[in-house]
Amino acid sequence: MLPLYDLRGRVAVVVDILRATSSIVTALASGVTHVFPVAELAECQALGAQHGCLTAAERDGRAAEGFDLGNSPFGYLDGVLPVRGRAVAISTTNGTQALRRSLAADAVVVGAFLNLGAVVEFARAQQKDVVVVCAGWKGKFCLEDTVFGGALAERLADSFDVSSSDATLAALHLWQQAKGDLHGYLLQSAHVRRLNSLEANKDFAFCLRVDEYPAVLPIWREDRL
Ligand code: 3SL
Repeated sequence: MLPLYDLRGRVAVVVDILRATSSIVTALASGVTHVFPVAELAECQALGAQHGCLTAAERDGRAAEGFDLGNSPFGYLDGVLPVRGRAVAISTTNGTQALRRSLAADAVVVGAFLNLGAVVEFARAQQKDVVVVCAGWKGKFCLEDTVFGGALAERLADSFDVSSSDATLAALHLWQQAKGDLHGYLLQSAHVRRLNSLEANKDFAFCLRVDEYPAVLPIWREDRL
């Protein structure tokens, strides 16, 4: 779907609730200095060597072998590996690919439920159309990313026309259904089932915390967030 949209002149909010953008927000909230999101594992390793930074990588939901971290937000919180003051190069199956594909936008920011308020404030201040780039799963629709789009649209409804696109209307409808019990609503989603089979249900619950980090806004600058 993304090739159908011209991102020039717009703000791209890239979202991969489970779990890439939630992990990036958590990394920066935990004292990581900046994040290099890259598409390929080899590039991630090369950046790690070049900048002396930590490396984080995931493929098909599992931590990729040979990297410091996987894609769990708890990798930045559990204290096993000190992250404060370090930079991180990260490559994931969908989230970092979506970020790299969004660079034509005037501004590219990382969105998650964890930093929803920060994204709302940024979008209001920019006064430009916003495109929510849902990472999905290998080109397929993911419920949790679209529900986030609805939550964002609801908060921006006072300053944007959120009824001009059917995609936004659909996202708003899903959010209305979900918001009373976000956790319960998303339990049946494909990626939650995938994560549960990988014993990552703790990550699922964490990634749904709304405004846990209301002041963290990862913005793309040059080659990093
Ligand atoms: O595809 C991605 O970018 C990941 O967020 C998927 S996972 O949650 O790590 O399985």
